[in-house]
Amino acid sequence: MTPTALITGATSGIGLAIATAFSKLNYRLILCGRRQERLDELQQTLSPDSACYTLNFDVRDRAAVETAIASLPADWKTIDMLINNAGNAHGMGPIHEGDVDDWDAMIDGNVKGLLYVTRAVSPGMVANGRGHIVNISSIAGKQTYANGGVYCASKAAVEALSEGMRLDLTQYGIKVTNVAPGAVETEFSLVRFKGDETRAAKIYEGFSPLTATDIADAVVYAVTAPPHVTIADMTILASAQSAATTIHRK
Ligand code: NDP
Ligand code: 8X3
Repeated sequence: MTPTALITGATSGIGLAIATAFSKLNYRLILCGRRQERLDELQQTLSPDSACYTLNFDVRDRAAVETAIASLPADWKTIDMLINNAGNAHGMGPIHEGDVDDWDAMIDGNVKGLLYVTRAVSPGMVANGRGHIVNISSIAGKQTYANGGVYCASKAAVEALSEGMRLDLTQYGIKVTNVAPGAVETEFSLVRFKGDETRAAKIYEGFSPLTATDIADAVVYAVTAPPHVTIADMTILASAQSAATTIHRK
């Protein structure tokens, strides 16, 4: 049977690349994000290969998450794969100067949003006795860096939640994969630096960063592993990157 995958943050970057890679496998796709025009465009682009359904919600809005998942038509309700990808960094700076609205956006989106979506989707997987949850964490969840403490904390929470989900859900035939990328060139830095294109571009200067497709390839590897294999944790770095803040630039 063709698997159905729900992908959060499908409108850009890593989520969009995962949607594209899954459509090449002819998976049925539930594409989620806040920018409806991008969801519509993606649905049109992918529809020759995949049946697509779009859901527009902010992962931070618990009621909106619950309503959106509950609104899925009967033939879209059985979700085989959940890709918890939606998230961003907002701002960068020392803790004593931190913008509390930015902190809220990161903790509410990257941590609580991921939980809301998982809480809405995972009971169906438990009832079916099968499923696969892929959480997009970060190298920032494994190594904390200066001026990024809150983003790093949000991703450290994702690391812990991947472990916790695996402990709770393995007995129901549900696999959990944690994917921790290093620097990937997407809209991530543009969002972090609030639209400052020059500052965002500097992050990827002097080396070849990962592409969103590199991460999608890893996710495809994890979700197509044989039934008896769980890819529990993958850290993926650009070859020029050796740690969260160590990048060998030319
Ligand atoms: P992008 O900014 O390109 O994409 C972020 C995606 O998340 C968008 O589709 C956006 O959709 C969605 N999103 C963000 N906030 C919300 C929200 N509150 N509600 C619903 N959707 C939301 O960045 P990336 O593709 O790089 O980021 C994807 C994931 O990868 C994130 O979790 C990020 O932390 C992680 N990551 C990124 C790395 C990088 O270097 N780029 C490295 C390691 C991890 P929309 O705006 O339409 O809602
Ligand atoms: C994104 C990678 O190093 O900018 O999670 O935090 S980093």
